[in-house]
Amino acid sequence: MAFKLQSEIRKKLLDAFSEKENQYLSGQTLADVIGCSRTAVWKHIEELRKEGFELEAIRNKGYRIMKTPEKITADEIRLGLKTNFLGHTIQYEESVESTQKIAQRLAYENAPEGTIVVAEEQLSGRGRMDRKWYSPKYTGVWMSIILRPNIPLAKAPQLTLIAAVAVVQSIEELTGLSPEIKWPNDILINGKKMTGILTELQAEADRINSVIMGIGINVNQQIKDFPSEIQEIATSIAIEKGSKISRAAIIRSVLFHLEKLYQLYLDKGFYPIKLLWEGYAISIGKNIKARTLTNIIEGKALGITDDGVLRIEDKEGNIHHVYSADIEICQ
Ligand code: BTX
Repeated sequence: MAFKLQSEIRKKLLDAFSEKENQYLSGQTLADVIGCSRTAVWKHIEELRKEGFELEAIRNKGYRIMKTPEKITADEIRLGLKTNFLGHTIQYEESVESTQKIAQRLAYENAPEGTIVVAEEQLSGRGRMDRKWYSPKYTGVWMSIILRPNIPLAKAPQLTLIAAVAVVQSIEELTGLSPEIKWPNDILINGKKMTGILTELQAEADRINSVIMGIGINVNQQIKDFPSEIQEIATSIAIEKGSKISRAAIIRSVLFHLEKLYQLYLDKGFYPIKLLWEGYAISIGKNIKARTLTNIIEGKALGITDDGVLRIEDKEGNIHHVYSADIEICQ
């Protein structure tokens, strides 16, 4: 009840702004329109800001909306989507803990392959090993995709590499930027992280029931939108390109490329993907430090095996196979 009342007030406030587009409305005018105090008006303005509205406040003039949040809608994603099955079922959410959780539930409930979950914001977006993935409202692509590949369990990590190639191809095509892949799942531009990919499985014995492929792409954030602890290491497409870009267009493009690569993989195996992936990889041929859960391996990254496992040659000439690690590229 209280919520309904709040949303009705919010609607009145927004209607007032849209009737007087680009004009300033004083705190008192707004208070009269919504039938509340000026303090209440101020609180609503703050809420709107948190939702992504850019509001200018000028003394003796009042408030003016400079920019509205650019929401994604399921129909906008469908418009011009050129896939056979990826993204044909869309679950769109305004705010979630994590799209992975929702996709996991949908997969369990037999959602068709290719179902996607897209959210405007994640309150507990997840990275690998339970790390945080910052997913602020209206700025990025926070998406989980349900796949049901008929492949052995051990080959599942290859799917992360397929997703990485799909994202790079999309960003290249839409923006002219040249993203690079850092094994296994980081996509960087100018050395800073723009995308993260998290692949999770639902499996029984050696049979995969479903793969939940989580893709987080920083699209329209500015540096100040990142929390201070990642400002040095993170970037967005808008920062690198110098202008904003439609998030729905990115989703459509990623789905298009991902479907093509996934089909190629199911038909011809991992080898063609490996070649594409190596063409985009920055760590190959460089000296790197790989931090696994149990130790640190230093040496030259030789490439990936046909299964997507990283090969490192240490100073003594020993070859290490690394299945999961964080990579630091040494100068
Ligand atoms: P990761 O473990 O490789 O990266 C997590 C690390 O990246 C964090 O510890 C932090 O240092 C940094 N980081 C956190 N947020 C961001 C960001 N927005 N941009 C750049 N760096 C960041 C990467 O894991 C896998 C991320 C998958 C995210 C998707 S979004 C849709 C789906 N839902 C969900 O909860 N996760 C996936």
